[in-house]
Amino acid sequence: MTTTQSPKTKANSDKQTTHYRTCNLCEAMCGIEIVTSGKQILSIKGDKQDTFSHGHICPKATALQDLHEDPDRLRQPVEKVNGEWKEISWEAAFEKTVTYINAVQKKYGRDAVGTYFGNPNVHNLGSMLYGRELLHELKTKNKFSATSVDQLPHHIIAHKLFGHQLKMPVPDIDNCDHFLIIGANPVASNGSIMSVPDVKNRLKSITKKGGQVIVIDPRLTETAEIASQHHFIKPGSDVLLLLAMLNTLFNEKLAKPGRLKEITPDWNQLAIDVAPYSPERVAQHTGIEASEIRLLVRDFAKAKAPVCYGRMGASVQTFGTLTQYLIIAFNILNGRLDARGGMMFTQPAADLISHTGKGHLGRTQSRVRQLPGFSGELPVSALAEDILTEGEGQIKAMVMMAGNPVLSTPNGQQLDKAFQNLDFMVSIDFYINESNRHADIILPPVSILERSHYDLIFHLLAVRNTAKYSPALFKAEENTKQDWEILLELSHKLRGKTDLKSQVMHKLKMFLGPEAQLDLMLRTGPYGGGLNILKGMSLRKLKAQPHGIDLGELKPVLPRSLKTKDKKIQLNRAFFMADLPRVNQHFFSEEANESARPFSLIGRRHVRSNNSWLHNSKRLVKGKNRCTVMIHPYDASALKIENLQTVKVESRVGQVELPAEITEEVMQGVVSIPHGFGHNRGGTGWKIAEAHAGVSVNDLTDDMQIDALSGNAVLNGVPVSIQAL
Ligand SMILES: Nc1nc2c(c(=O)[nH]1)N[C@H]1C(S)=C(S)[C@@H](COP(=O)(O)OP(=O)(O)OC[C@H]3O[C@@H](n4cnc5c(=O)[nH]c(N)nc54)[C@H](O)[C@@H]3O)O[C@H]1N2
Ligand SMILES: Nc1nc2c(c(=O)[nH]1)N[C@H]1C(S)=C(S)[C@@H](COP(=O)(O)OP(=O)(O)OC[C@H]3O[C@@H](n4cnc5c(=O)[nH]c(N)nc54)[C@H](O)[C@@H]3O)O[C@H]1N2
Ligand code: SF4
Ligand SMILES: [Mo]
Repeated sequence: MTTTQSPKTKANSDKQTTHYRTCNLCEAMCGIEIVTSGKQILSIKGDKQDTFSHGHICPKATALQDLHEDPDRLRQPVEKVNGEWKEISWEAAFEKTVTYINAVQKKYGRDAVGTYFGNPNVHNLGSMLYGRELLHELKTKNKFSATSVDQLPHHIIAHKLFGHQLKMPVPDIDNCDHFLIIGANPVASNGSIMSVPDVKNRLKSITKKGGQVIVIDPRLTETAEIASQHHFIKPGSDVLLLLAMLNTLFNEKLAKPGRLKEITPDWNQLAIDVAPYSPERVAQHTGIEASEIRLLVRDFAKAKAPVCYGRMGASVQTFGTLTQYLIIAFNILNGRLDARGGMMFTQPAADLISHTGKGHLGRTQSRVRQLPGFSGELPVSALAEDILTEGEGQIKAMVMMAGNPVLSTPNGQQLDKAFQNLDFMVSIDFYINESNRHADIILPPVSILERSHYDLIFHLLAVRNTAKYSPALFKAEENTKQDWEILLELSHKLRGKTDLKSQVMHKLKMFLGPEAQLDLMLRTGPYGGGLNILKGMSLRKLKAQPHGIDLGELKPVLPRSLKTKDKKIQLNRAFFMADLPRVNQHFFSEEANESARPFSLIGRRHVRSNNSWLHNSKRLVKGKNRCTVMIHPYDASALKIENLQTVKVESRVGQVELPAEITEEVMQGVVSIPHGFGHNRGGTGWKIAEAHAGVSVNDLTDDMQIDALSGNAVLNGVPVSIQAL
């Protein structure tokens, strides 16, 4: 086997070859050094010369070898015949897929085909560039993705305030002296909407320099452990905390938006919206004392370079969109947006923003519950009911790509059932997981190491402007296909045009591949040579720098780079504050506090997991069982639960049984279960994962619990009861 060698690749006498690339498993974009001998991987280490990560990696990087060598990974298309998987040729697989999809759409209409694109698509250059092509060809309104169990609120805020769905600010972690973190655990997750390798040391260096890291979280997390302060908060109550923080800011005359004043009309109107929410009024509901809330605000206002950042825990809850909006507003009112050490915007070399639409909200609705669509996608909490409810527009077939919604979206058991009812499912994935085990055909792409990589999304969301291209490390095996080749083939065949022009266009696209598009984006981007295409940033330039190119710190870019018509930040108060009556109803009405399910369920990430799909790596699942329900000692003793005893956790939609882990890490009244487990349904291709099955927390989360402004799922703060068995 030949290996693609970048210019700086060294080869020594043992025919060992050293390759440099970016780990694409999470958002941190760590540079890795992989030594190979022929087809053999000898080692995977951090690349000390990487301009962004400087040698840092986490244990998941070595799992790239396990993924590549995994005998359970599919290498050829398979078809299910009488319940058994049989390998078939690519030609037959495409042919059958297109025939079935056409038949379903002909019989029931375009919308009868649903799609689900999972998280790994955004870590994949080919899918990023060509996924849209397939969606366009299917012409269905029933498009779903992992966005609506994740960052949907951030897109809506970016779209409404800054004029483009991808214009999302990131905390300038290296230049801040006061980092207020709400509902994120970057030490385990390695950061999200904040690509930041080695976050632990970066956080530590804030406190070493005399600054503060403050964590607001219902669990004393790995991040809280190294913080200067940690405050427990009752799950789902962040909206009240933020309202009271803004209230304090205005009441104590601490608001000082500075130069943002001119570009944020309406900023002082927020005072009216937050007036009813004094720290005293929200204290009991949040579990944070009024005096502490005031101190949080005063300390923030006093700091030189403070920043407030919130993620999953704050985004994916009942008032997730309003909460994230208030976090941005809090930064604006403190003059901390687009300011050094505050929330800043990147200037990526390949500027995805200028190649995508601004976004639109509410143009489409889901069929049964009329949940709002965003940018042509519907909230995934509506997927099961749109398959199961009979009638006009019912989803009868699914096209799935790199996702596992049975484990990753609310009420997974219902979706599992719904998938059984389909007439047809095709999946583009290299594993048979809990979702695509219901497929008729699976089209597997090559392994991660057999394809090139460039992070179109994560350079856009990184704490520094950098750019790096990774060539394919191994040449792909004969008769295999990349994700983008599968997408283009399928789109072409669905288009069904056989005229010369269509054939030539298709051949040309296949010939050029993602590299040509990437090169064009780089050359026409902010570091490109403009009209002189031989100068400036290009793919060739990146190929010559296998450790990446550093393009400098984040710099202020407003108002110039705003995508709003008038170059102003549009607070859109009417849209966001429309949620306040619901907030009042939820927390302050008479019936608000009664519940037969007294515990509040939250999630948990572990550095050796990645959503649902790294449990088939022996080295990542070894050690003690991580799929436990954490419960506070007082709650455990009141319920007579012993450590590691099996307990039953029950919600409105389902129940699971798993071992209890008694720990003061979680707040009283809160229980925590990690997501991505539940490999106990049978029929997957994952032998190791099935042996470390655990249970799925999303058999408890509720598809009917929704963040009303966005349609995003509610995965944190789910009411449950718990009982010793
Ligand atoms: N309760 C709870 N649920 C959650 C969360 C939570 O915090 N709590 N987190 C949510 C979040 S943030 C997310 S992003 C979702 C993730 O949810 P999903 O995106 O639905 O699930 P993943 O586990 O990421 O799906 C991985 C699948 O993609 C395949 N895959 C990996 N790489 C590739 C590739 O390059 N090409 C192809 N074709 N396939 C590939 C894998 O084999 C695997 O089958 O889960 C969500 N679910
Ligand atoms: N190791 C690992 N890394 C990952 C992933 C993974 O699965 N494993 N997934 C990747 C993906 S897809 C994403 S989106 C990112 C997510 O990255 P993060 O946003 O950092 O995600 P979490 O680790 O889930 O952190 C959410 C925190 O919110 C807390 N929380 C829960 N409910 C509430 C609440 O109501 N209020 C507050 N204030 N806090 C709450 C939880 O206790 C948890 O500590 O991680 C990415 N990186
Ligand atoms: S932190 Fe993320 S990018 Fe870095 S090695 Fe781990 S999984 Fe890969
Ligand atoms: Mo995610």
